[in-house]
Amino acid sequence: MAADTPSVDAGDGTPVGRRILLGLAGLGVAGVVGGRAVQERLATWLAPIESRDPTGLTSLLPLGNTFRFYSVTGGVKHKRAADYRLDVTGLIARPATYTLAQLAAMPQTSLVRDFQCVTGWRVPEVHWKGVRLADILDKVEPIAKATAIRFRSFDGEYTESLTLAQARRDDVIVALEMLGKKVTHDHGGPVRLYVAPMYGYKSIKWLSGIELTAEVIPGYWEDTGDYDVDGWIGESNGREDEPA
Ligand SMILES: Nc1nc2c(c(=O)[nH]1)N[C@H]1C(S)=C(S)[C@@H](COP(=O)(O)O)O[C@H]1N2
Ligand SMILES: [Mo]
Repeated sequence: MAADTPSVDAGDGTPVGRRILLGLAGLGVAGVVGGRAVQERLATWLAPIESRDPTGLTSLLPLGNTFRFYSVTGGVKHKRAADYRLDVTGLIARPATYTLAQLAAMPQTSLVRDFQCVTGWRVPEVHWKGVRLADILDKVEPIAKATAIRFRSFDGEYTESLTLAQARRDDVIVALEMLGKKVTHDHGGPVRLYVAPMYGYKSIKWLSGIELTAEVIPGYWEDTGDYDVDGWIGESNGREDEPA
């Protein structure tokens, strides 16, 4: 089973009934579900179930090209816009903390790209907007020893990594908008990373920290050996997807 299929979590302790899941799978097999609107409604309705689905059965449903909501933790506390902070630390000359207002005041870059999860689902032409990570790096001035970045999430668990060269690409942004509107809480708002050329696991949600490091420190799914550290779409993880 795919490694990022969320598992039952102590979180709120509500296990998903096997009968519900089998019932839902039956619905799909019977072909009752159809149409984009219906699929989207079903996807939204299933999100809380899917996030606790130990069997991965919900991934068999005909949800179409819609986002799934992922979190390796049971629940993430909402962060109000006014309380949001992004700390930039580590091997840099000018450590900095950004508020949401400060990020919003920086030059914004828009991207329209497919979003591809390493487990197979892909959402076409997602609209993104945010600050180029390269612009933030220019401001904090990495010192010579810095070669990589460790990203942290205010979910308290998830981490990710990029090399400095990857981080400086034009299509890597600290995203304030996704799907044409402010990043919602479930999608990692108020601020998440978006690494366009790589699988979804690199796009850490609820971004809270950017730390410049001397070497790559493998992220949550990389440390477990589940996913490749370099997550290029179509050129990693043994997959052959079209680049996004
Ligand atoms: N903090 C955090 N970020 C995360 C994840 C997660 O579990 N926790 N899952 C990753 C994976 S595997 C994918 S495919 C995308 C999914 O983004 P979405 O939940 O907005 O659909 O988020 C990525 N970022
Ligand atoms: Mo993923």
